[in-house]
Amino acid sequence: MTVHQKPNTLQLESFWMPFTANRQFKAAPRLFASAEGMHYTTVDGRKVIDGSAGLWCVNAGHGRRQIAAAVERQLMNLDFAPSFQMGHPLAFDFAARLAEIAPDGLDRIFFTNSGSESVDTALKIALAYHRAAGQPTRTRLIGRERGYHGVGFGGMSVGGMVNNRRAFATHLPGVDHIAHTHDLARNAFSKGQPEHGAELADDLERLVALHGAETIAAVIVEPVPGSTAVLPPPKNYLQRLRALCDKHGILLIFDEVITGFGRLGAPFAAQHFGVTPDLMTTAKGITNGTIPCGAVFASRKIYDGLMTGPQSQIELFHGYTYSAHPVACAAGIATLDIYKDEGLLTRAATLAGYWQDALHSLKGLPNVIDIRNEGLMGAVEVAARKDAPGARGFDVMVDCFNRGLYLRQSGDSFAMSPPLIAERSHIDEIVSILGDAIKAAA
Ligand code: PXG
Repeated sequence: MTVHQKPNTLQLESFWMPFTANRQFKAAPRLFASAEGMHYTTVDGRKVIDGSAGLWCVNAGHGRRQIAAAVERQLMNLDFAPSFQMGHPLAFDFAARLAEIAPDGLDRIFFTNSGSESVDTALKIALAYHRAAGQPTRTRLIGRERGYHGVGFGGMSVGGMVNNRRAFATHLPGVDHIAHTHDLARNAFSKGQPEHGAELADDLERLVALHGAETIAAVIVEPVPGSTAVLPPPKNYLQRLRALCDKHGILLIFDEVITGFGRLGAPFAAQHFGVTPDLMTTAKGITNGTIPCGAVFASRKIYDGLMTGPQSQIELFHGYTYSAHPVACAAGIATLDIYKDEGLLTRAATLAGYWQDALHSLKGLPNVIDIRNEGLMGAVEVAARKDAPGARGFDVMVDCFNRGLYLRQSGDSFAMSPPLIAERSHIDEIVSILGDAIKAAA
């Protein structure tokens, strides 16, 4: 049964919406009432294709009964169990299942409830690891310009999106950033990974020279930044960053909150690009977006490095009430079953070529200044209106919604990541609506 609630029956004031222009939204709300497969249905009964897998999380598509049934069963059987000094079997099963698909050796799993918590957890593990390894001066955390690592103080500090930082003056001390890799002048309209920019990884050498390697704990990057509208890494960039981290004893953290769980055509970006980090942060697709959950994947070197001291001693003073929540574990296992049964963790590889051609067919439309893609991620960027960055982007996004396409707007870029169940016809639909909206905004 689908319930459509009309907007005029809603009280809109109390909900303080996240990352939203609240006053603008409440003057003209855009409301989803239900979802199935590739589509949302709005409160007024219109079908809207999901071009962004919700917020990059609904990888197996909407309304998966198998997950719903697992969640219901779990709630009735064991609604909550503590994971501090107690446990429940599903948590171990879920971790073992995640370890099966993990990049080489990253098979020690710490559960969180979100991407932001995964990031802060990974940063803390990096600090604790160096301390346990007798290198307590390694406290500096390095992010990258244009990076997004969630909204905790750790993630915000290593993040590099100006608006997310500016209003909140207090950041972690001892944080620095390497240069971003977005280079329109050299790389506009690249298909897949851009040719130019591997040398930008060497920016880490600048920070090593400035601060000393012995002060640096970890570097965190998104293999493909998502929130800044899909910036595939230049060819060989990640390999070079890995080599520099090895050279200087710095841990490499991949933030795979978006790229994890099949987005690029392999279970994780680490496998897709053939570069293995020391720690990997995940969330979103881990439960198909249904129940909040996240996980940090750690190498055995890191886990074993922290399993020291007396047996009775807590090794890592960190965790959340809801770490390994039984309902999240049930949802996660059901999600992994679907991914496996339907081949979704590699399906993007078979669609990537079609996706690339479809997106790049928009080249030449008015104001389009770049098109980027990797796996089943993609973005189209239009030129900003004079003195009004983001205004054209907003208009196109709203027009897309009215025409039946939901996608994420980031400034004057449109970021897309359709559910991995997409058929070619869905890709055609997404690209055709976006093209029409771009033309209409010319
Ligand atoms: N790391 C990365 C790489 C992310 O993309 C987070 C951490 C934080 O996750 P949580 O679960 O705490 O939100 C994210 C989240 C968008 C968009 O469309 C991106 C995210 C969230 C909402 C919207 O750009 N990424």
